[in-house]
Amino acid sequence: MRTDTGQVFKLEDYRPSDYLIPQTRLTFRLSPEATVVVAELTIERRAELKTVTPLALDGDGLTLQRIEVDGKAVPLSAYVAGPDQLVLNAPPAKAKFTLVTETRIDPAHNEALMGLYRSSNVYCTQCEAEGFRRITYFLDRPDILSVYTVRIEASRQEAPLLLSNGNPVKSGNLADGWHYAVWEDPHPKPSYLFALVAGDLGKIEDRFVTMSGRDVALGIYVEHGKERLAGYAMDALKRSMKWDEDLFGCEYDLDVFNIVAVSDFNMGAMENKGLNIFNDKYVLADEETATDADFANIEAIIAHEYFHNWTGNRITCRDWFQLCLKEGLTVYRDHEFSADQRSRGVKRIAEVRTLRALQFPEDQGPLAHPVRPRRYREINNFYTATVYEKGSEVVRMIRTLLGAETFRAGMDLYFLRHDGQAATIEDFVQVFADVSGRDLSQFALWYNQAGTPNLTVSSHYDAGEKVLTLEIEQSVPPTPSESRKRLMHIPLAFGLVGKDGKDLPYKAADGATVENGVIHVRKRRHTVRFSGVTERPALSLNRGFSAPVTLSVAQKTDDQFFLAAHDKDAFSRWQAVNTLLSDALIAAFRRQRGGKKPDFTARLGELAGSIAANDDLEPAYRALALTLPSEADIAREIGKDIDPDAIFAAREALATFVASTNKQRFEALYASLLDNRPFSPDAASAGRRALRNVLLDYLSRLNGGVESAARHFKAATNMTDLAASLTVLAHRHPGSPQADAAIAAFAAKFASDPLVMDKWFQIQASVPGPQAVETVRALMTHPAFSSTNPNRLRSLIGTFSSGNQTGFHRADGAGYRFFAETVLEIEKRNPQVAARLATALRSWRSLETGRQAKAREALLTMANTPNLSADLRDIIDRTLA
Ligand code: B3K
Ligand code: ZN
Repeated sequence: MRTDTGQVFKLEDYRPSDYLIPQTRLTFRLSPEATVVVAELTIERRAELKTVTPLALDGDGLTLQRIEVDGKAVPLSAYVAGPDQLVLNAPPAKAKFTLVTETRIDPAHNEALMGLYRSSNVYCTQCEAEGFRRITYFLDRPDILSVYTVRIEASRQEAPLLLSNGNPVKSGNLADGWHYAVWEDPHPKPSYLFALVAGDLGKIEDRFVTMSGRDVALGIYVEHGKERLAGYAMDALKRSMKWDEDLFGCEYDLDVFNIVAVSDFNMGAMENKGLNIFNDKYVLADEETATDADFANIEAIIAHEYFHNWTGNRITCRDWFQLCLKEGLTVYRDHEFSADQRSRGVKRIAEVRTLRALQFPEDQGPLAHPVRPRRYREINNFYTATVYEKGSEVVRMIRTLLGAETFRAGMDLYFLRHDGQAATIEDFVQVFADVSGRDLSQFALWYNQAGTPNLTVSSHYDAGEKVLTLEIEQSVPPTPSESRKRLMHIPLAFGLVGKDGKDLPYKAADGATVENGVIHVRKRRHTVRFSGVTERPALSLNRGFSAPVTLSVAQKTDDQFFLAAHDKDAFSRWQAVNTLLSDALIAAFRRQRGGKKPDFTARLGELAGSIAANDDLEPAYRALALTLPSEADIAREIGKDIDPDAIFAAREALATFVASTNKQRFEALYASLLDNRPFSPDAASAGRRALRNVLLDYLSRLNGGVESAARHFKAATNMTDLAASLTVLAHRHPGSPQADAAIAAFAAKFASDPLVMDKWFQIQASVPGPQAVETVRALMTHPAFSSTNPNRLRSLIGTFSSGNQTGFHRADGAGYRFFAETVLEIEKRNPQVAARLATALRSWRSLETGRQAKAREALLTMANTPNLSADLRDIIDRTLA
């Protein structure tokens, strides 16, 4: 583990390296505690350099065993080798030479899970962002592209399977029961895409023939006995390969494509060239162990990593500031893929919910940063919702501005112009400027300026003139180190909805501001005039969530109700419902704090009932519309002086109100949704299950609710229904005999399946109320828990701190104290996971003063701990700043 050096990396300091490494030949002699790595690097001095400069290679915790230049040992005086660097003071003056180094590493004791490590006796690697330097000395930066040949030697018994990037070229036996395999990757790649896997694993195989006829052997490797759980992932992979050819003209470029599932992994998955490594959570699934959400995630992440082959691998990033170049774009691509495979409207609503839940609080708090940051201390802390999700929204806005065809032309030009390069955001924006002839300089601020813009909109309708006037004003709130903001170019899609529910025709006075149903907001204030508007319309704004902004619209409640029933845009219709629910919850919260009982309008209860029963709407949509804004959503809307207990009470009151208003309707619908057909993970079937489970949650609040949830649990034939009913029992009826029995039955049935036990941990860690701290503390001693496995930590500690508002934010601060103590324990082994968990405290300043003081104490406890890792130090310092 590297402790913090306080070094800050700045975008403006970027300089190309003096040296290149066109060829890399690696030999690994694998042994759990003493793996030998021999690296033979062809080093080239940049042609334009006149003088010879020292060559400094990155390392991280390395010990040098041997060093040679052009076949000759290097004298001690000619180099300095430390754990973090190898410097050749005076490398050969010639243009090209060969450097050989030998290092020895200890995969078995690598608990940070970066570099080469062991997961359940399988050797595997994770090199992004800076893990390669934990394997060998290298120019470990993404603009150094190298062609790799990798020879792996291991005991055949310990590791019958030897994999690396590219194509397999040779394998054979060695003395003493050892064997070897050689892999060659012809595509030059940065070191962060290097991968190696060795061990004893099961496999499923398939083939894919690409559009130009290349026959690709596909393999998914999993723990023996779990092969049948990888079928869905394989199917998703083949669909992804076809989709990328059809939609983007991107064809696969090697003879093999392998995926390996491992159980100890810091994040979701990794796009190493030709050898993706996955958290097994995103590969393994069947109906008994995976929920519909798991299936959807597997499909999306398999696609995401595969799509990186072009957006990330063939065209990579010049430096880590450009991370969104590959991540934002690839998220955009996986979103589009899922939208095509499932329901586009439902998918869009889910995306926006995620963006608001994860990215908005980041943008509104102390960790705010632009989609392309300009500074970092620890790059691993910048794999954020801003870089990924907002980065994807920026790409989506480019398509909205240019139209689908010109957008595709821009992507084609991007692939043509930059294939084989390490590119920048400027390169990316330029291709779209070139194909469209538009000036995108103001738009590019989306990459460079942090903060969620706000649009305030008011309207006036002149019935005599048939003119509608909109007054639109934009503002961007200040964020850390950016107090003054520039004006953004915001594409605001809209519709003017008439009494019959259809969009009204209009004429816009200014064609440059209004174009194809989109208002281009560029100035601080816009007055937009529409003539020929035959009646006063309801305003449908930010359709499809065309821009990641917050909206304050002066709109009559009647219009909101109207849009909630009639807007033709699925997202905006959902948004209208959500706004009504959110407004009601905020009003109830305020009454709660003022010691008054909430009072909800009958109309709101009626709206929920009519949505539930509307067979013209997809069940998945109805499930989303009926899901109340989360406690965190409400807290974010309120913004300050947050009391999570009052929010919880308001939300419970609304849920009970909706349930009792619609008891008969919900019961009848719940009964009619029971599906006796064989299980299918498709979107339509999943939608019906989702709706039925939302109804169960409502009904569980009424008389007889605990019995119906217990029946649902007993009758469940798939994990979606089982986990949903266990959640209802544990959350709505904690301590009831039915809840206790279900918790015990679940654990008895799935004790030996860690991924399913993660759900069991999650469900219990999120039971609302002050007892959660003790529950979580006790669960940490459960035999299924492991403090070294990231999935277990996220399920228990992550769910508690990010998914349990009343438990974590317990008024006496016990939640924060337990959290600080636990994060400090975790960071000794795995700084990356600890730092990620620690972001749960980022919104501490929006709490009411008592909790704020206690959260601050916990942050200070962490800040005052000596020798913190760079990862945790960076998060804590910025959170407190
Ligand atoms: N590129 C990886 C993320 C690596 C995270 C390093 N801390 C997965 C992905 O986004 O596809
Ligand atoms: Zn990615």
